[in-house]
Amino acid sequence: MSNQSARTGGQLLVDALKVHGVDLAFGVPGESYLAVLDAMHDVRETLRFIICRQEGGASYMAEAYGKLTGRPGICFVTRGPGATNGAIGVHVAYQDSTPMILFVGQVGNDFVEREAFQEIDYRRMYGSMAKWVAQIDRADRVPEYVNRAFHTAVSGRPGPVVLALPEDMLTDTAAVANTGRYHRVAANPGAGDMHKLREMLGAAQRPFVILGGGDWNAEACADIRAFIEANGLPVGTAFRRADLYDNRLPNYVGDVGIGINPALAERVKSCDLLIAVGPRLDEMTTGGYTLIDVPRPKQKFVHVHPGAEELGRVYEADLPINSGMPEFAAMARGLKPVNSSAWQEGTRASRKDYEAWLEPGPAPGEVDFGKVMAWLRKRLPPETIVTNGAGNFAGWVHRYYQYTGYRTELAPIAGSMGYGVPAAIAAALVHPGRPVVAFCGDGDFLMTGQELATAAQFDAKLMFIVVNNGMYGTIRMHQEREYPERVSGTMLKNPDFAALARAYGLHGEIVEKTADFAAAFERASQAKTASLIELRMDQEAITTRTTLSAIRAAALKKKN
Ligand SMILES: Cc1ncc(C[n+]2csc(CCOP(=O)(O)OP(=O)(O)O)c2C)c(N)n1
Ligand SMILES: [Mg+2]
Repeated sequence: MSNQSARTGGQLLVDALKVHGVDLAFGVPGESYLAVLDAMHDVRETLRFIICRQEGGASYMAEAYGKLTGRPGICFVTRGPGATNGAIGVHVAYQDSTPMILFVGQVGNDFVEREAFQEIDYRRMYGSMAKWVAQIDRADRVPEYVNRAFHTAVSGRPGPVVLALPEDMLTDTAAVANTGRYHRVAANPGAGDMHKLREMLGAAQRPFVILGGGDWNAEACADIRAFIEANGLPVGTAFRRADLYDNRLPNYVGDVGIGINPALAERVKSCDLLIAVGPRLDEMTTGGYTLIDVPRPKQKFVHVHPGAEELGRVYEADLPINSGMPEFAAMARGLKPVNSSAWQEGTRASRKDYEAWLEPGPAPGEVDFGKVMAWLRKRLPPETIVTNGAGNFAGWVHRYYQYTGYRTELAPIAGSMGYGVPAAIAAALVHPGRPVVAFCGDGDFLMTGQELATAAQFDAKLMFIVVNNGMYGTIRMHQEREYPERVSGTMLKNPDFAALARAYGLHGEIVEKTADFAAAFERASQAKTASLIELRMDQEAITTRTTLSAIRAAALKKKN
């Protein structure tokens, strides 16, 4: 058999990636894995290797690829320095339940444990942020390890895998066969589980559904929608998972995340049956574990999760269901609907609360970001992919944008700054035909802003919107709340972001008044390259609900 002639570890690895259907990989090169780079040369027409400017950008892109496609995002980084820079995307993949595989260069087995150049023990380093960390010490076992890495990344609760590649292994040769292509392994809900779920729903007066977590796909979202609609249920989405349900549909009642609509928080608290499909019910989705009591929710509680270990970890459910999301959603679609007359009116009222929450109120300063978002909500085509990193600016995006369905949102549950830029570049490369808009804070943007060079190099067409308030606003907000009038370590002196974009060969615009945004957006959309719009914000506009001075005044009052 031709695939059993001798191949180097590097060739075996790249051939394994091809077996598993990899078409795009991200990374920063290193001399530690030259044999892989060389093997990639042979497949460059069918496996594009996107070279980034920092491993943080590369690992974020791989994570975003995993989030977007459901297939493991692939990232290559070199030893110590590459591995440490690249860790951020692994952490996001873990918290966000995203399939991803990070390949890391490693010193040869001839030098191992001498603290050789850039040597790190990756098992210890990544131990608590990956589903599995291993080192492939023998070339003949490359297909087996890579196959297991793919299986592990996508099965149960999806997540990241790290594989270290000793340099001598990559140049050794072995005559060994390829494996077959990986399969995702998932649990199915039992017939008894579904029967009990229907019974509990039938007995409820005020049920509420929260969708979240990983392991979804478009079909699962369509199935869950059918279940929601057939039973007239109100549905909210977990922190940064608003795209699991088309926000424009009448059963959608809002984002159960940071800065939650108080009316929505009340509905979650006062429901008598909570059905959580997919989310872990993390700190951000539960308002710091205040919306839902730990460990025993006041409500009757159904928890559906793809990872068995997650059920009962924080919350005791009346009905825990260990199931993949597509498997559960398909069964839920098939359930005979219950009589929903008890909560139909509540669902409508909840939707009205949500619609009212979509309307921006008065805002300080010349640029009203709420009005900009409301305009974009109408202007952006429904297939647009919207990304963001972390910072208070994201609050406007989550509140005023309407995500239209599965994977129109790429945003870190892990709250990791710098995510928006690389995630958007990955999205533009995966879906060159779809509009992509990255929302970034000024602090957030510059954590990975160097990847504008990657956007330019690979001709990614997308738009960056930088919300510039000259500070690490989130931290300033907490500071004014806890230590009013003592600004410390939160102010920023920024570059001219539009000029910076132009330096990378992209189109740049600065907007200083709300009324100028529309024209700037249309010019930016017409650009042949990626584009950047900088919004010059007033520092007073600290959240969608309050101003910086109101926060300071309240804190001072409390202190005195
Ligand atoms: C990688 C990383 N570093 C630090 C933080 C802590 N942090 C959270 S928000 C924030 C400030 C964000 O500033 P900016 O992007 O300007 O957005 P703003 O809050 O001003 O809208 C910081 C430093 C983080 N979440 N992630
Ligand atoms: Mg800022």
